[in-house]
Amino acid sequence: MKKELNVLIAGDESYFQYAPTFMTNFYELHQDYDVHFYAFTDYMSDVHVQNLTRIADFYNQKVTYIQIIDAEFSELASYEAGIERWPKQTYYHMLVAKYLPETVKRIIYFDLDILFFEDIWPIYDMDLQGNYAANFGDWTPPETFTWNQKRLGGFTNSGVLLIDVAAYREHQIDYHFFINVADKLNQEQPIYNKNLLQTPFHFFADQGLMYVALEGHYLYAKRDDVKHGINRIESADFMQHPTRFIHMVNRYGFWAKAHKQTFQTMLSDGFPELNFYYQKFKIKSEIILQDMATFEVMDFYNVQLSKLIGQGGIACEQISFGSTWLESAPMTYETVNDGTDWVRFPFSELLKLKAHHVKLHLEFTLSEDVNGLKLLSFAKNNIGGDSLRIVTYFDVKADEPVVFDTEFEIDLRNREGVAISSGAIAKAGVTLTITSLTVRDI
Ligand SMILES: [Mn+2]
Repeated sequence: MKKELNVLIAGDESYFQYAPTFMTNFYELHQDYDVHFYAFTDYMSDVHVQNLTRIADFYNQKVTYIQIIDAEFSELASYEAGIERWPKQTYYHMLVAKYLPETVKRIIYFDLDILFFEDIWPIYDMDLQGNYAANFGDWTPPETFTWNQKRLGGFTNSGVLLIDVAAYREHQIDYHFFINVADKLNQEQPIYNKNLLQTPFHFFADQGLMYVALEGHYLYAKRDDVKHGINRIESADFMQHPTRFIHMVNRYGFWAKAHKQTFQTMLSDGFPELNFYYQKFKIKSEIILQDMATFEVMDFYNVQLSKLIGQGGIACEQISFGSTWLESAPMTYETVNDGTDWVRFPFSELLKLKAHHVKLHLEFTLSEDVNGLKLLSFAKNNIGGDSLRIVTYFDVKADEPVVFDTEFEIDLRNREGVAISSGAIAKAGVTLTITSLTVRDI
């Protein structure tokens, strides 16, 4: 009989768009197991239910969609806990005792921004030593965790959790258990940490709540074969190391967010090894979902890539601090609210290495009249944020093509790329269509 692997995924409706690639990657590496996926969410569209089912069917595996009632963790909205960044669905892994069938004794929870390279059985099967749950990292945390550090959810990451579901049931670790702990924390001294939240708070996200709630029963397992985040040097040899998975948590290295990478970023990505590896499973999942024949696969690939021919030196990526822009088609972006947010076009790693003086060519249209549309250059500043410089302003007429050429020196203050800001648009429903964008070393 095959060994059984129970995997929990959770999120809101839009997060599940990343599930088909994630599942394909996981199933491919675990064909010798009976893999059962459980998807926790308060709402999943028919399309996503169908897509997840189709991937599971293809691999002769199981996926069960479990609807979480809306009220669970809704009251978190009244807590200062970073709920805007970490919405209530982030807490759904705490509900395993109530929602999973009795037959499930153990489960491993994964965020969907994880790439698998090896069989995870040695992690799944590890001895929990009487703990109710475990989290993983490849570094050694300091011996003593202070109370505040625990509440901040420091040291490691809840993107991967091994959960003893039977123990959760036995000790009634359920919604009421966690919310009682949250209430109790709210009577403690608040924490001030401006990096996380502007206002004082009592615990931060599910990660902070887990540490305090399961104190003494929450194992940190140090392992060299897992990674949360990755840097340039590590990625060069990640294939040689027995890395079982990488959780893409780099906050500013957004091009390393594997699940958000596109065909565009393949051309000039900072982590091509990871991106190519990811796209392999993405294509495979599309083949399964769309039932594509070989030649159609080539078309799928070519349509995406051919739009980019000539856009050398540029990777296109949306970054959503305010989530104002949505990519509605390749190189087409639409504002969905009146916020200020940029569409970023990062320079390729190669260009950054060799270029000193570059020539930028940009052609675009906007669906409405806008005065003062900003083109910016950006670079990382020394505290990990971004420094911006204005390249130019455009007064744009609706649907009239704008053609812009400039030359500039690449230095540390502009070397990451260029971006277009939605600041001057200040309304939803305006479409930006980039028809040409190139940066060349001259
Ligand atoms: Mn994550």
